[in-house]
Amino acid sequence: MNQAEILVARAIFPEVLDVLSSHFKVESNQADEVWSASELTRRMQGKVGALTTGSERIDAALLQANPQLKIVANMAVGFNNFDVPAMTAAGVQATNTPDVLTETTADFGFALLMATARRITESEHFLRAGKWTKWSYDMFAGAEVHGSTIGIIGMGRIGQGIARRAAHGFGMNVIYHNRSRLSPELEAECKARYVGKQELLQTADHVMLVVPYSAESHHTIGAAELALMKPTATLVNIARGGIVDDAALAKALAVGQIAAAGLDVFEGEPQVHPDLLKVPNVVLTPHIASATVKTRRAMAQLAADNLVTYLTRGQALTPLNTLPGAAA
Ligand code: 8YV
Repeated sequence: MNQAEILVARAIFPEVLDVLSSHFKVESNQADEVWSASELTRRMQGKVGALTTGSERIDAALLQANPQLKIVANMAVGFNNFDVPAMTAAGVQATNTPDVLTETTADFGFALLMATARRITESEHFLRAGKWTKWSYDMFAGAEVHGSTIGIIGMGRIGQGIARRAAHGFGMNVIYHNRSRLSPELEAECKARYVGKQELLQTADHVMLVVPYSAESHHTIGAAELALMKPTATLVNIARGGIVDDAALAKALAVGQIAAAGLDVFEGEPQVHPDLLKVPNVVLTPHIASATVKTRRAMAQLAADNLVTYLTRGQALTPLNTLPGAAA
């Protein structure tokens, strides 16, 4: 029997690869090389499905060169690496991995907020450098988290997870800004109040970014927005690089326009703006918000399940687009 061929574009859990290999002929990138666009396009040749991990660009050029392609399953909830309209026009199913990473990512958002507000990494560097010789009343005195006001920009599933932790776990006052308001029931559950972006920036003690990346959300936080924030405020970005103007942020941190920032994502990552590396009041992590073993396995499994169900039964589990003529 001729087996359908698929491409797994980055290294994934071997046991998930085994599941895929029991259904398909698999070309996998277990060496975890970062392929160029032309290499990815070349490797796609002859493949009807592909598993990507959030950074491989699926655009019109790749689709045109690969008319045999039927589905690309992203192992990520964010899908700004997909040109979804082009995929729909080419009859290619797009899928992502929502839900399975929501709580883990919200946990990390909170961890990054705590590390930033309470200056955890900065103080650890100080200790490791052998500089801790005595107690001082203001040594690494940071910003209060419990009882303070958190402003969440982007109130999807992860934003709501942050809001619940903030309101129910830390007694915080939660305000949020989003393209659309939550239902009154969800607002009550999250104890969250909808405000305009300007009010949020001016009143929040901590600003948390959880908004998906798009042309409209590019530089949601730039010099003008940073100027609105309190000088004591912290900014946390667990969304996507490009939501924040990193050069403007580095400047604001250097001059004390805001107190501190926690960043898990960067413009042009894995490159990090050199000025961010120079300022002490920023906590930097390498895009690991969803990185627990359990969650990353669940993400890989869901991406694989999307490939299996779509290619064997024509039904994706977590579709991002509806193709013309697809079963309702
Ligand atoms: C992924 C993420 O680790 O799900 C997302 O959107 O940003 C992360 O969980 C990353 O995209 C690689 O797949």
